[in-house]
Amino acid sequence: MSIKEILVPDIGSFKDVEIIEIMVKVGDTLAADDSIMTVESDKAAMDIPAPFAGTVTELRIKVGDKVSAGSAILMLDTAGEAVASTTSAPVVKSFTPAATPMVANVPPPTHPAPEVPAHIAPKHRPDPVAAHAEFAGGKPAHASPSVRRFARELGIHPGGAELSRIKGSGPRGRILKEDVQEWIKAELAKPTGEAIGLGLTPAPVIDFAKFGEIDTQPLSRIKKLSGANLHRNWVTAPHVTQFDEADITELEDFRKSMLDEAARRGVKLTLLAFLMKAVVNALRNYPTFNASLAADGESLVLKKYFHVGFACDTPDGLVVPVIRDVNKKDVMDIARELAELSELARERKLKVDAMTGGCFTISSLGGIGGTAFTPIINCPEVAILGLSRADWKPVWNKAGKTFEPRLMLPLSLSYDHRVIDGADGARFTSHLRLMLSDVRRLLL
Ligand code: CAO
Repeated sequence: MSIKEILVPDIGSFKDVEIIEIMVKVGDTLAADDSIMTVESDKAAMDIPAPFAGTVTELRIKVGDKVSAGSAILMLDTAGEAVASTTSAPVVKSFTPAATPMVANVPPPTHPAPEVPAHIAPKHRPDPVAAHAEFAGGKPAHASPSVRRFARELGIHPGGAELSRIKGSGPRGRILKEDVQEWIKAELAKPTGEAIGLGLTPAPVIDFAKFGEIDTQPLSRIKKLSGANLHRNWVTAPHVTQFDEADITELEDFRKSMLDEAARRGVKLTLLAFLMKAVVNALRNYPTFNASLAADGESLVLKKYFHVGFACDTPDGLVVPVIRDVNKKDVMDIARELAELSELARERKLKVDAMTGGCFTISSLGGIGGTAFTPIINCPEVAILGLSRADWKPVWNKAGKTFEPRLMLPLSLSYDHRVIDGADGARFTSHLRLMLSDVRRLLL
């Protein structure tokens, strides 16, 4: 057994620097140059490497300790290990003097001054610039050199924006190795596309209170979840929105004529129920709208079922319940289900099953107002239909003689341009117009 005491090397003007991370524990076998710990001053963080190979028999430090050159770090059993010189060149030549760990032999205690093998040079020198690198416009990523090196090995540019996106769980928000691992895991778990860094300049943090009185309210869980999904869908699917208007004068007459009968059957017969049927008819005629891109982006998955979702406004935020097999249900059944699912959604009793498996979504703001809007596709669906408030408009009649008052329903169809061409977008809304202008066609 040959025990050596490893001391903090000459680290230049750094004195009383805090240990922010210890990478070794008793029993670990180290190779020369393995990082032992990271210390940090107010200017930079730096790793202290092992001067040579050995097994750690005792730690003399803990995180938070303040150390200077000559402070004891650990005891290393070098028996059986070749105390070979490490010939690695310093990474940052401008950093002087060299941060070479000093070594004290134990015993003999008669050697007051620690032995500093001049031929042992640490592989990794502190890099005051890289240690607190910033990316343009962003806040500094707070991470030790070893964590930066680890991140670099995983393809994360340590001086770039990516590292700054990682939330540090260490003291003062420092990014730890585990944080990098968790971040990578989370990125890989995201659907293809989101892991691609967009390289956007982060939004500035603004203290709104500087400009006037404010009140800060936490976002609801639904808002946080749907917000993240909407954001992903917006940036990953190239959206085009096709606007159109459908003449629903006769449809609305028919619906009103059926309201009493529907009420007797306990149903509130809404326009949306008819829209569901018309949409399924259009999906049958334009199957690429009832599809999803395969995860690898190489093929299109065409669905033979017709589950249609509808955006439902609840006090906690937006949810999208799904009505299954709309093609197999009549308008009354659909209207009943719409009411039941909306109620469940508003009472927060909707099961996850009732919100999955949709092929296409309808977002109706018709009961509220507006003339048109650009709905965001509910990916992996490839299209969504927005409905705005139907309004009476003067329409030039078929005979071309006069204007007639017609109830016109504004349609806003957003589609994923990777899957659907503009021509098909226009064909789809034209088809809907046709179906809605004479709902008897839905029977054909
Ligand atoms: N034009 C004119 N009137 C309309 C209409 C339209 N396009 N759509 C509905 N209406 C009328 C209805 O006929 C009803 O009138 P009465 O009370 O006189 O019968 C009234 O508006 C209210 O309808 P409703 O909105 O309660 O019912 P619905 O079946 O049309 O819609 C639902 C149900 C769940 C879609 C709706 O309640 C809802 O939540 N809409 C908001 C969806 C949303 O937030 N979308 C945005 C997503 S993107 O952020």
